[in-house]
Amino acid sequence: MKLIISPTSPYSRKCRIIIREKGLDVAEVETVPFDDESLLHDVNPLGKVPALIDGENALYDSPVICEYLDALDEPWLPKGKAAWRQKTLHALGDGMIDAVLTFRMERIRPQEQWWDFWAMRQENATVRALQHLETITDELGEPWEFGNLAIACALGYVDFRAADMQWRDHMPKLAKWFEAFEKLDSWAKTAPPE
Ligand SMILES: N[C@@H](CCC(=O)N[C@@H](CS)C(=O)NCC(=O)O)C(=O)O
Repeated sequence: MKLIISPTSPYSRKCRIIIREKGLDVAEVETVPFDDESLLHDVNPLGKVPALIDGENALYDSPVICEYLDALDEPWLPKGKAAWRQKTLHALGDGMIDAVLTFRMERIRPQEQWWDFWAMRQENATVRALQHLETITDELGEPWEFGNLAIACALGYVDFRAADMQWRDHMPKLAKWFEAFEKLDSWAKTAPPE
């Protein structure tokens, strides 16, 4: 199996953590999605990372890949009704990543092209998600589970791309919960390059 990734991609990071935590035999192939690389486009016509190749099969996007990789070993994703909660938490983490990515893209355009309404909407969504997580921290599990995998990667992405939000100052319970992830080997080994 081959996983096409970018080392700065938080969506890729989720899959890379599962690979390490479960000791899966998956080779990682680095790419730069904004360069038109035929390798990536052949696997995922949307041109996004991560993308997984398993024999004849191509899989994307990251929640699908995470579920696929998770099922190769004792699954983190529970069966029955509890699965919906975990998938929803995973979607919350992914949604935060989407929002941070979007408002960051707005900020790196030439200033005369900034769309402040859109950037602010995404930033507000991120803040609301952080506030919500602070209220449910006690319900979140220990490292690792299917939902908190995405939430941890989202928090890591806020630190990487929007450190000026200083979310730890406002969400002390969540910050404490996150410390357990920051100590893990799989977390350190998947950190975006400086
Ligand atoms: N929903 C997708 C999002 C993937 C995504 O947007 N990846 C970014 C890198 S962080 C990318 O490849 N962007 C290239 C592009 O949008 O053209 C997933 O969860 O896999």
